[in-house]
Amino acid sequence: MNTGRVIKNTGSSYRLEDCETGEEITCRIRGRLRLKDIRTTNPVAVGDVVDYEADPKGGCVITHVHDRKNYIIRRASNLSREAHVIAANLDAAFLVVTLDHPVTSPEFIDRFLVTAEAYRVPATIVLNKSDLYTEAYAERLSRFRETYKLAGYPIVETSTVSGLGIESLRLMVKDKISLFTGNSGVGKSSLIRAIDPTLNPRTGEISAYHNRGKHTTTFSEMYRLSEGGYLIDTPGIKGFGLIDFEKKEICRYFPELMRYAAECQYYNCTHTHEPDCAVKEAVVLGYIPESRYISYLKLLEDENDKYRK
Ligand SMILES: Nc1nc2c(ncn2[C@@H]2O[C@H](COP(=O)(O)OP(=O)(O)OP(=O)(O)O)[C@@H](O)[C@H]2O)c(=O)[nH]1
Ligand SMILES: [Mg+2]
Ligand SMILES: [Zn+2]
Repeated sequence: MNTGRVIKNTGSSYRLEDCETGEEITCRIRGRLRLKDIRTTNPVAVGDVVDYEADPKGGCVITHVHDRKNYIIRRASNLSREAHVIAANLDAAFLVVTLDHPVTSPEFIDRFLVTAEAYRVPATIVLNKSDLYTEAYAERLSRFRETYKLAGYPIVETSTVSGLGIESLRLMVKDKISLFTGNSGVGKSSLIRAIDPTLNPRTGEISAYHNRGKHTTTFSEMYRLSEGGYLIDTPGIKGFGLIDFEKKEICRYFPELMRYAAECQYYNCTHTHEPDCAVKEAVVLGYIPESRYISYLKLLEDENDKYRK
């Protein structure tokens, strides 16, 4: 029996890197291979460590998926009951966002961050396309920096055009397995190319009409860095539906809300309607950015985010 790491999933087949030899192998999965408890559209994800063996009928077949250290998971689509595992066994997740061309919504960012907190994946925000942020963006830019600094997430400001921040990013990904995710068109594939020019993931224009990406990357793929480590490029995603969360646990994944929650009058305060709520007070005083509090309220209200425990 051999062990490999999944580096690409094209739907019908999986590409593995053998853990011992580094050799690349194409595999299928055995029909009945399923994970405990979660219904996922992909029982095997990029980053998974798997056992595989030669199939008497030819080729290789994945026989077992090892327990995951962690993973990033989202609802497969709006309203869907199924989950999609974006990637597994990560040392770091980089959420690539842009203030324009396209605009990344704060709610999207916060949903991703909640998931990363819940599944214990260290998250970093990459604010890309810095070359576009002229004077007209100054206020949005400083509000953005302030918001995520208060929340406690590292922010790297980058541009694949000017080269800003690329060296910092290169140091942050060295010798790690790192996920790059975000909306379509924010520059995930371009950043991977900038970090390691020997890699060549496909990149595409964004639509002038919609101001959005065109989903150039269609399958997740893990790239080996020539200086050590791996980067996972993923297709752009529109939404980030949470899966398997209980309402009362959501606020735990907003670090800056938690700093105030202990001061609320009621120990089970939901920070919505209760009197003497320290969280609401901190929002009013500007200690908690309003956009983060709004994301929290929306997560509580969203009936689609139920809570299948
Ligand atoms: N101005 C500017 N454009 C950039 C930057 N980074 C990427 N782009 C452009 O943005 C467009 C989309 O880049 P991609 O790297 O394909 O974006 P992606 O996030 O991989 O998109 P999907 O694969 O569709 O999810 C391309 O036209 C890039 O040239 C940047 O730092 N500044
Ligand atoms: Mg791409
Ligand atoms: Zn409260």
